[in-house]
Amino acid sequence: MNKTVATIPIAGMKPGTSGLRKKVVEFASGHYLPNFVQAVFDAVKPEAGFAGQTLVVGGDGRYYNREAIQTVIRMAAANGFARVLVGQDGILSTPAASCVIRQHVAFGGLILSASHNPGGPDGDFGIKFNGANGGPAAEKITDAIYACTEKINRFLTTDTPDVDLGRIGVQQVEGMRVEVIDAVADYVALMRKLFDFPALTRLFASGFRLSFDAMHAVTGPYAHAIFELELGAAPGTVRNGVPLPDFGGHHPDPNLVHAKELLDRMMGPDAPDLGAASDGDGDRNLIIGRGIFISPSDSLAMLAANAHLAPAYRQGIAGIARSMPTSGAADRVAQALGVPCFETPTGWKFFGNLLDAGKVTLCGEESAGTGSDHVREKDGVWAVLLWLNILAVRQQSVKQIAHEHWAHFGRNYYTRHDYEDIDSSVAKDLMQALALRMRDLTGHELEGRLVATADDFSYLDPVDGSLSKNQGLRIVFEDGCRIVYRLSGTGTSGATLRVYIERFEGNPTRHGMETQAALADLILLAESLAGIRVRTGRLAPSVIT
Ligand code: VG1
Ligand code: CO
Repeated sequence: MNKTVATIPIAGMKPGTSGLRKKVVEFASGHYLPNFVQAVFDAVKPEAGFAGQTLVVGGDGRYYNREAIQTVIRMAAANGFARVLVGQDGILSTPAASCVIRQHVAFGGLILSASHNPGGPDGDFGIKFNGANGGPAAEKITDAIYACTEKINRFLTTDTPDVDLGRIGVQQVEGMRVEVIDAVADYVALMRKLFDFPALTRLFASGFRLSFDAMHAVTGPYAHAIFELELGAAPGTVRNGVPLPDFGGHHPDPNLVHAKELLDRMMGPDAPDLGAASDGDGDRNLIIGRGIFISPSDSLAMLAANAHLAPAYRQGIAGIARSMPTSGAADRVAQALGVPCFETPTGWKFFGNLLDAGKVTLCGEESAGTGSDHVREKDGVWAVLLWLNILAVRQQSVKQIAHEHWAHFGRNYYTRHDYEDIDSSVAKDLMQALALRMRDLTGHELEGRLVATADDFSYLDPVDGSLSKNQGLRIVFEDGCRIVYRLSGTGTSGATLRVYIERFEGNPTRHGMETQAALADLILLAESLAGIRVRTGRLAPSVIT
């Protein structure tokens, strides 16, 4: 039976860069989850209600995923949805959820994930709403959701028993149809359309070796189905392929710290041809060639320069979009191709309008996110497939492709330094002081470099005209070097300061430098300008990418 439960607002339920993320204990306590789900439904409910509408639900399999899915299903039924599509065992990678929403013309979806954040009873949980285009809700909607969380006084649910998430097929919850679907089928079918699977099968048959680390997170089943079963890659190609509620105790963040085992294998004597890893919810990708790490910013540029080699992009690309902190490597490719390059704030939600309007085909972020107009999320397995398709056509190694790319376009040396879990008020003060300092930097010299612009990035969406302010402090020097500072919007304890540093090098004889060495003077400048050591007491970043 449907019922209305009285509740009171819970403070601070503001969605960050990518939905609402908190500790599991917080999510699982009292009415935390139902409050947020009801706030979403209240904020997005059409005039006619949800009659006849479909909601997609799935998550990355982390601790509390199943319980949360049962709660969402009961609430969807009580709120009048006609149908829920849920991945078997509650599993849907973020890009697969986006694919399912689009494929089945759903009203939208609720994706349960805290992405790259650790899982388990002491770990993190998260939830976000994606609209009918399959993409994360725009800021206007996340603001409306937040407003609803602040005045909520009831939520709607039913007293029906749990749905059997293991059984593919149809079940009923009150008047609502629940379809448990194969979590990978729609996604695999889409990939088959985009890429030359026969060529990839031949590539693997010829002895090409891939090592894909699923990090015990959601991409395991997708990678297994595609690389090993469809394309015939050797058994064992997919490592850590079984999704675990606590990701095996690891941090499912495909960076050089948490994917160190893969990095070591790729730098070792018997390295495979391509190494890749994905994050908790499957939207990120790390690409490492034999003996060479490809920075995500470079990966975006190299994929853009070669995308026409894959069937889906044979006609060329309409444009590229990158987040502001992402390096300018992609801009150089866009210029050469004669297509526009857009610079958006951090977070995939800002790409949605550009993709929907057909202004761009490829998008990327320095944080290991790349994707295209095939869905409205970044997509880890897709990026690996595009790299494979390019490698199959060019018949060169990742290293050769990278070196040729740099020789042709120049190299953007790039690094990100993260200072994790610093005191929130210290972080706020640091950013405030820096913002003040920025005001009179333009036109001045810093360590012999002339500052061309120093500002707080704001973005005017060219499609809907909305303005997003305070998206990161940036200093752009006249010689093209750049330092960017911003606070993370996805962390769950304290604050994380991210410092992004970039320098362009056009001279091919200087393309072989070690990244940190190539950027050493700018790294020192970035530190001293913000007073990071003095203010936070940190002598070094927690993670360097
Ligand atoms: C980080 C990344 C950002 C990414 C976001 C969500 O955000 O920097 O580029 O879009 O995570 O990625 P922040 O605010 O912590 O810097 V995912 O894979 O967690 O959905
Ligand atoms: Co993610």
